[in-house]
Amino acid sequence: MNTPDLFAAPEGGVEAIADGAVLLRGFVLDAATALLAEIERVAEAASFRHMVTPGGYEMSAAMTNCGTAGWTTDRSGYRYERLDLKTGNAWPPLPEAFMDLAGRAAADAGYAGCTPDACLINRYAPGAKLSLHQDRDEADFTAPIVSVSLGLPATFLFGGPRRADRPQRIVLQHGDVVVWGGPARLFYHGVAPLKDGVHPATGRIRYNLTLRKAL
Ligand code: MD6
Ligand code: FE
Repeated sequence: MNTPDLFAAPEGGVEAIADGAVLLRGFVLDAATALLAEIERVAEAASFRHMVTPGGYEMSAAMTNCGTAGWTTDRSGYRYERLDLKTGNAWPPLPEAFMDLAGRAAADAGYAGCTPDACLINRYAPGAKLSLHQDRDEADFTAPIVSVSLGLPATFLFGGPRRADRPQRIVLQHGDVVVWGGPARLFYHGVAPLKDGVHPATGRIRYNLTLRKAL
């Protein structure tokens, strides 16, 4: 007998969550320690901060960026900025390990030749959340977004093209990657308030990396 199919994809392989969006369970488990070290290095140069929405609300997730441009919000709007307005410096470069995983994940999901130029890093403490939104500040919607979850699990809310579409609830675990593009690229999504807990790799924290083609 040949090897049973059960063993073909030890981490569960590729799960379609919508036309254009794919969940790769455990895709970065091997690289998680290295990725966390890179997050720490980025944060030494560009520290996590709670940005303010155009409406004046402080976001509950803390954020920083690396790459050519960084996603930014303040009273004047949502946008990408080449400089970290907190330091006046360029954002730290995209680590090789981020580029590598984005290329491999996108290829597995059917988006070949994906070259991100920006990575938003979100840090969630217990209770932090992200309201339903679209990612539409990027110049080019033909490129997918690669999203990496590290640390505590979170419930990802994955809706549809209209804000009122009832979202699916998908629990994202340490090491999971979602690749998101094509017909789903502008779908509404968010993150439910983080449940308290302790993860061996991060303690009481969840990190999320979203690699994008911003410019
Ligand atoms: C998060 N992620 O998981 C927030 N956006 O913490 C996002 O907002 C997101 O995961 C676009 C594509 C994938 C994502
Ligand atoms: Fe998003």
